[in-house]
Amino acid sequence: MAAKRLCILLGDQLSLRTESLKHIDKSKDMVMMAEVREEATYVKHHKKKIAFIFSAMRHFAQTLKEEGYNLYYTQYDDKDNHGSLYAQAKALIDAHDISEIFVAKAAEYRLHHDILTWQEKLGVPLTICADNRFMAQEAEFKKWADGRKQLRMEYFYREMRKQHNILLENGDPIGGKWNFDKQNRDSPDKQLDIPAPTKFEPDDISKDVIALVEREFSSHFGDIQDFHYAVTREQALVVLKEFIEYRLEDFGQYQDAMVQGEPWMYHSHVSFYINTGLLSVQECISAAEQAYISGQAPINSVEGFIRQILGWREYVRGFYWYFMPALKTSNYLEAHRKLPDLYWGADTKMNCLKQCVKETKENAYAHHIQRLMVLGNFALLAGLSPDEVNEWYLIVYADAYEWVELPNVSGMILFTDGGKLASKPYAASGAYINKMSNYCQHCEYSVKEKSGHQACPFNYLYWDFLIRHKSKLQKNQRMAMIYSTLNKMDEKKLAHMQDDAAVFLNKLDNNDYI
Ligand code: FAD
Ligand code: DLZ
Ligand code: SF4
Repeated sequence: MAAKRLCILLGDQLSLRTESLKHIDKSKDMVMMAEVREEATYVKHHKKKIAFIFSAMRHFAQTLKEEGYNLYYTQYDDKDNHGSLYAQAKALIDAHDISEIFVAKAAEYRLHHDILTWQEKLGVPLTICADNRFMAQEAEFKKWADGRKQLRMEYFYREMRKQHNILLENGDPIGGKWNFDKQNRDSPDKQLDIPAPTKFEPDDISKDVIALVEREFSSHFGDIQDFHYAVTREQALVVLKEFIEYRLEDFGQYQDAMVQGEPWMYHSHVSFYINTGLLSVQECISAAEQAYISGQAPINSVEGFIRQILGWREYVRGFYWYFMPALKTSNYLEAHRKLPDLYWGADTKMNCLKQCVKETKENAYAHHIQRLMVLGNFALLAGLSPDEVNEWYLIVYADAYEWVELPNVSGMILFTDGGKLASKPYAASGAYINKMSNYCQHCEYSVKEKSGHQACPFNYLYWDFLIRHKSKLQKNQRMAMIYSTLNKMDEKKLAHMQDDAAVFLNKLDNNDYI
């Protein structure tokens, strides 16, 4: 029998457009997919994240078979499951005459570097193909970044807009501005009529996977009840379509708003699907652009949405490969506090944190401002250890892979890189949360009080953070105003806040009820 080529598809490469598939002849070659312990437990992923990935993998396996591919799919509890992608590939190679292996570049540094060792260990030529789930390849980002004094998403984004001719009119940005962010910061001060998110009833495949997760991953964080994600490309396209029809119009205006009991707001909920290849970035961008052209949605919403995908998503991915592995161990602010139990759902009086953790546990989702300005802001102000915070974010969100999680956590929220990703730390007092949400109205703490046992902890932690890191942050141009305020503040008042912060952080270390 003639030797065959083998294409290995990873669990987040669920697209017929994947480059590695282009190298094989489906009439004679082979494709491998495997649900393996190593990938499912390198961190203890949220139950819904595992259920989503396994169910989407199994549905994509059906698509591959319908397309005529010769697929070798291993389920998690199959007897011949060897527990890792490498061991699974080895077993297949031992049993078949394989001439060459093709795999699209793994999105995480960890797995990519593992796969780089396989050719030698397996004794079969292995080609790493480009990861076409992104519009900019690593080399393009490197070319843009090399030699720049500062990397800023905004400039990278403008280049991407120009290069791909997106939201342009005669070469100029539509609406006369590149960025409409100033119009995208409304607080949720009136009664909002937020459309319900798109939901799908689990089919038999999803039900099997849910039972598997309940059996095998019962000790993992998160609720498995009410699993309603899309698990096929067709369903993911419905999520995108309904976002464009019902939510995009208000997406911009309320992009930064948080409302108790409304975890989904006007967001798109497409990150799960783009990150696993079920949707392409191009089709998300072009659907939004089309909505602007047809008058369905205003420019601030459309530009805001496109900037998240074409700007932030591409930028953080380029940033990840540019700064790995150093990014993973960076800790500019020397933060070492262990992650408190409240991130795992221990009760707290701090209503904003309580709500964001509760929704994360229920849905394996929180929207951007919850991740950034509540959960992230607290981690920054309290000086939580980057390793522990990164692991938490990688575990709890169904869209989390290190390439996107690490730059957002280390670069955006924890400032571990000293300002490579963000020009200043996203630190804020309770006033920001009060402006952008209704959490404070239901909180036992008072957001108006700056010190004392009733005061919102974000208030004194904020000033304590600025004092603790004065030597590192005062020289930052963008922090000049706030340090000038700090330097003029009454010393007694500051001392009270420092005392409150010390008491609070001590309680936090002991996981006391705070
Ligand atoms: P929308 O608000 O509708 O935005 C549209 C899309 O833009 C998203 O689907 C996503 O693909 C992209 N996007 C928006 N912001 C970012 C960003 N900062 N970085 C990269 N892409 C972005 N996103 C992930 O996909 N995986 C993660 O693990 C992840 N971790 C994060 C951790 C922190 C601390 C922060 C601050 C942000 C993180 N994000 C992550 C980015 C963002 O919060 C999520 O992409 C978004 O909440 C997903 O929901 P959505 O699809 O409804 O997004
Ligand atoms: C996240 C994940 C999980 C939970 N399980 C699997 C799996 O069993 N098999 C697989 O091929 N991929 C899985 N993945 C996705 C991989 O972890 C992902 O490909 C790498 O993290 C690279 O992004
Ligand atoms: Fe959060 Fe402070 Fe508001 Fe309470 S008062 S919800 S702790 S910001």
